[in-house]
Amino acid sequence: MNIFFLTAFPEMIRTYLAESMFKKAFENELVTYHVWDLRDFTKDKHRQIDDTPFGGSAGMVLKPEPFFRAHDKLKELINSETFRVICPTPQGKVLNHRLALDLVKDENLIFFCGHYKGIDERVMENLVTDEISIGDYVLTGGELPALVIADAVIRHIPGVLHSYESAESDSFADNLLEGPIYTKPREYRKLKVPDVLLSGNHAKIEEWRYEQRLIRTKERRKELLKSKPEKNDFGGKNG
Ligand code: 6GU
Repeated sequence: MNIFFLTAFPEMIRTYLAESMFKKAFENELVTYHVWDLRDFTKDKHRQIDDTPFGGSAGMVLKPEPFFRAHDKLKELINSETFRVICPTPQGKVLNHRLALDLVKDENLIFFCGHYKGIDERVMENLVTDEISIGDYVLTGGELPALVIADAVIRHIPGVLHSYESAESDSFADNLLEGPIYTKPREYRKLKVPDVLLSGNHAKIEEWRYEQRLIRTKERRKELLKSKPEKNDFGGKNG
């Protein structure tokens, strides 16, 4: 998978890609990253990417030209006229497990990151194919949401996680929240790990874990128990 970020703040993106799972996925040649600075697609001396809104109102709007030029370059690179372009925006459909699994099917993931008041609507109408929100609150820019979406997607590429099983047994793969987990020491400040986990009885442990997931889901996210599980498309443990 190739992931492109078009942004006015490339360092926000680069910093994050250089760590942890994003870094490992790149090192293992499972993804490539292309962080493009919106200003590199301007043609004026001041490299201006935003301007005041027509009709008046507070704030600045990202100009259309840099996005269209970047899109032209993507067409050449990808060698296709049809590719999905994601714009993170609170106006979009809300990201969930199913959408992440839908996005992982694509060979290219392209993010147009907005900032300030937003992006000129001609970009949204003609270039953007998917407007995606990460929840009902407002952030100041699309960089963090783009990284959130990319993270939710690439962990479903076989090989990115240590064992694909760990993505399959996630909360939301089967509409149950994760249960509690513990590590050493067995006792800390008089706080004990549940006996069953130390019992060595694997059937009993699995039963307990499932029970805990049910209890937690009922307590915290009752509505999940009613909705359909969002099954993935890999059809098995390792694809
Ligand atoms: Cl995708 N963008 C911004 N700016 N704010 C958000 C969001 C996205 N999702 C929730 N809030």
